[in-house]
Amino acid sequence: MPAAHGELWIALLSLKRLLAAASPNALALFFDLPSNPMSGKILTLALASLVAASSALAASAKIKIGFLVKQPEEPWFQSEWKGAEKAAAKYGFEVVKLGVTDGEKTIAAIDNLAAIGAKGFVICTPDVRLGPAIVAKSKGADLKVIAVDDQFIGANGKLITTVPYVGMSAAKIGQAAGEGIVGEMKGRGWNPAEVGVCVITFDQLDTIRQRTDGATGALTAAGVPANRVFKSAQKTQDVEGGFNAATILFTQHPDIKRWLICGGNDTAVLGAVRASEQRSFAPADVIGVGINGTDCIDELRKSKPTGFFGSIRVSALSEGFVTSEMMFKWVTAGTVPPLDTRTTGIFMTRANLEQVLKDDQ
Ligand code: FCA
Repeated sequence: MPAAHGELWIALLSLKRLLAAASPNALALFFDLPSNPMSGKILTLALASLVAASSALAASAKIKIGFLVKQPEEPWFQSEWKGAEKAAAKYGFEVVKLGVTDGEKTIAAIDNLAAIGAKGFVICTPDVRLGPAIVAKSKGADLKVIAVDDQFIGANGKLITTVPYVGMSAAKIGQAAGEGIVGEMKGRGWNPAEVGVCVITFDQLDTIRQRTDGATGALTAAGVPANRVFKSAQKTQDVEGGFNAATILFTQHPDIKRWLICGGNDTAVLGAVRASEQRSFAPADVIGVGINGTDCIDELRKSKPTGFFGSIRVSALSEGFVTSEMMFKWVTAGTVPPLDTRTTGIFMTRANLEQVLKDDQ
């Protein structure tokens, strides 16, 4: 074996233990060479393996941050994940995206994050009452936690304000949705005393309750009588939940010919709009305005308008980015995030949809 080759071989061997953890397969190939293997060709191959193994090592050394969401199928949460990926690319960490649709999956996900050596996670919990369990579990596993969208509730029934939280300015955003409906109602020349308001509620979630209260506040301020505001609770936070809740109201009030629809997010309002169609209301007699602006894009792009008039678009992308960035700075530089960060939104309709989407990428 020529001297230079011999030295290289020794250098490579000394790296074997270090690299084994990072890329065992590449190393098995690499070190299992025939007795006199040091031809130039094999060396080239060996060096290529070394480079691959080193980058695998670098990858495995990346900081890992979890991003756990309650409804991975909802475009809102997919956009948050995209934002988290953007932050990961910028800062060079790895984001571990997990759907946690119930309490059991949430606890298992935290265990998994601890097992892979993650440093912390951002979570939109499937149930805010899991807050104390999530906090306790994370402390035990030395993982930092940021709550996004849905703020934890403590054993005393109050919001947990000691865990950093990033979410919507819910009351204001709800109010903006209500004002969006009012503007269109006026534009259509409707008499506020004659409409019915269909409010799809989900009061167990504080952020949603504040949104629907904000929306109904704006409607009554514009002259809609309080006794024409009808609330119906959705059982599940999806289109079907909104559909079922609205169907009950439409059946109970057959006298009402024009409906205004609000709810805590796009899927609630989309479900109610579908229910209005089922009851044969024409789009011209329905004004629905959602919240999120992520789950209604196909709806607003339909060739003909539906009863879903618009949505308050909030940037899920930046919520995903900002929360992951906060977590990264917390675990790497010890920068503790602010305890309460709120986001705002803008009114998005068929008229400005494409521009709004272009501005939020
Ligand atoms: C809640 C809703 C989501 C989204 C988020 C900001 O989690 O369920 O649709 O509106 O708040």
